Amino acid sequence: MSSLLVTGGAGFIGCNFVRHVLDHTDHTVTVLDALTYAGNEASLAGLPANRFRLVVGSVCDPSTVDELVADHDITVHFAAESHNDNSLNDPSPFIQTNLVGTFELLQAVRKHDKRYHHISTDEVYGDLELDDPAKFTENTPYNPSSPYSSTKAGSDLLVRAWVRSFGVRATISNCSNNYGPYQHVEKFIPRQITNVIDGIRPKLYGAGLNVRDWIHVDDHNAAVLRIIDDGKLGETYLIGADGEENNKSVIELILELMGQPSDAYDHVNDRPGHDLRYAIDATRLRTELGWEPRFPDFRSGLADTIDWYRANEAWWRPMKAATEAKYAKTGQ
Ligand code: NAD
Ligand code: TDX
Repeated sequence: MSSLLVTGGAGFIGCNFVRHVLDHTDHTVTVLDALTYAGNEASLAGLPANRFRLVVGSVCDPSTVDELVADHDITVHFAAESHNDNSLNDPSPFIQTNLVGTFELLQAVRKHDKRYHHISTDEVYGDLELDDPAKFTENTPYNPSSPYSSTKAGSDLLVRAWVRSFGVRATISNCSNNYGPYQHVEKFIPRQITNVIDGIRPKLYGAGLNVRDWIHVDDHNAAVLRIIDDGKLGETYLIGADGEENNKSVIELILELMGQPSDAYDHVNDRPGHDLRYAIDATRLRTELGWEPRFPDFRSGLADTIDWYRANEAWWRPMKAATEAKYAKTGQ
């Protein structure tokens, strides 16, 4: 049994991670979350008070970070500004949270000699051509495209430097696009599902041929636990479940699963600098740590996710209008 400090635990992947940990281990969990527009206390409702608590605060606040890191065995760092479109409109909070926040955590784990796991993204590797048979591996050079992905890349490099220079006991994971319950309605899949529920036509950026490598959030989180338990210190693991789909086919599938004509969507302005394709080769994770995805069937995972948004309108409704108003400003 260990005590875990989970930053960003009121966000999409973090809240699913907390539930996963409480369900599958006997660890205790403290969440440190600033409850930004993306954090939601409701995502942590009903968790057992004897094993879980929420501290509202920022990873950029050195004294809060120092105190909490000192008090826990392992820090798992999910907190970030996570949305590419927001990073194009205002990069400033991305610099603060993703770079400065990671720096503060690294200083604390170094000082208190604590185990640290860093959550990152495949977007640090840039993008691939549509017809390229290659996928990203742990050896692919970093080549990020957006303010979001460049700050995530920078945060990964800080971790590597703190490992090498100061002997920090850290691992890094870079995962592909997650889907599942509790994802903010600004993101592609929940935006389209909640649009259809609201009678709004789904919005496809540009021609929609861009490919994302979808993984169910529980498969991501199970992999993170495997890495925390048995990952080699100082190493990076890529997490992906061979779920490549282009955006157009995802929108058509959502429409089909929701009983709508598959062409009932709009093309809207493309994202500037829009990455073409992401694809993960997770051989290392599978062979060294024995991880396998438990939810590799995208169609049934998507159907379950649609059911979740239908059943949990009270969770997403408060964010919907403000999110669409933000998109309206950029014609998206
Ligand atoms: P999210 O935006 O849903 O959640 C982020 C959480 O961090 C929110 O609860 C927010 O309140 C919190 N937060 C933001 N700034 C903070 C600060 N300064 N201090 C403390 N808390 C703060 O994001 P997500 O999709 O759950 O992503 C979580 C992590 O996983 C991120 O590091 C992201 O880069 C990474 N990741 C995401 C995906 C994906 O598909 N969503 C894929 C790979 C990696
Ligand atoms: O309305 C939309 N229409 C559309 O076509 C939205 C919101 C998005 N898109 C496209 C853009 C992308 O090609 O769908 C794809 C997915 O978009 P996002 O959900 O914004 O995800 P992406 O930019 O791929 O980044 C996600 O995966 C990697 C997460 O948001 C990141 O945090 C993670 O690092």
